[in-house]
Amino acid sequence: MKKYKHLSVEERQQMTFDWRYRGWTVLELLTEQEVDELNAELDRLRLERNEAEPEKWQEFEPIMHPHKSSEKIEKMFSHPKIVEACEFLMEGDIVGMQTWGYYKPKGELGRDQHQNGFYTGCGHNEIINTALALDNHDPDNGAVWNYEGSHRLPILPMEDNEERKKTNTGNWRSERGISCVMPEGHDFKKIEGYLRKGQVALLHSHVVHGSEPNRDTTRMRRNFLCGYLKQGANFHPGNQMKREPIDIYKLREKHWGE
Ligand SMILES: O=C(O)CCC(=O)C(=O)O
Ligand SMILES: [Fe+2]
Repeated sequence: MKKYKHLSVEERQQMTFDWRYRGWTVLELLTEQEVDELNAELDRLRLERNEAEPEKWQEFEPIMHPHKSSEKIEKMFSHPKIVEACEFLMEGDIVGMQTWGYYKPKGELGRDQHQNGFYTGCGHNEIINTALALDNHDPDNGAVWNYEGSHRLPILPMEDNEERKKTNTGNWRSERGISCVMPEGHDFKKIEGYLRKGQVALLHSHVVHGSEPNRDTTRMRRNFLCGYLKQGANFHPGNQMKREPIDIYKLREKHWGE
């Protein structure tokens, strides 16, 4: 039997249930202090970027692939508990795909409903996107909600909304105005997102999710997002993201000695 170093029996039982019936699962990962350090590092990268090319970047535009410019972020990307969780859920070896620092400042609009598998183009359960909460997330500050059980659907048709596309700011073009169309008469339940700072949500490739605007007048919502692909799976590199397989085991060895 495979030995698990980082996931307890209880965690694995919960994950098995969530992967079958829900389409996402949540794990405890970091302390508040560890998250504060990660926030400081992402802020350093974001401010450096904005200062270098002020005409190009909006203040809180996502930081693409921050692991390429920071050892601390690269270390977090290869966190052994996350690697073990992705292997467990996708039942095999994995490769790293992408990282983002994602910000939703107060007043910012939400993301249209979508399946991540549509963008990455891989098969069912061949990619997991993780969202590490860098603040407390709840419906007031625009947390991610999910349609429970919708990961059992195929990739759904997409609908364009030209008016909503106009609300996209900066370089980020696919955030709003393209949403997937749920089957008529469906009865999937929309489950609001609640994450505590330091928890990480793992999203199935096919689960339908989105987010509402950040209506909170004081609180930001920050996320560290990563993607992990099942080894050997096909994927779209993406015009904007320029995804390429990353040897996550080499990074784990380098940063964690495992
Ligand atoms: O954080 C958000 O609002 C959207 C994130 C998302 O779509 C994802 O993690 O796949
Ligand atoms: Fe998504």
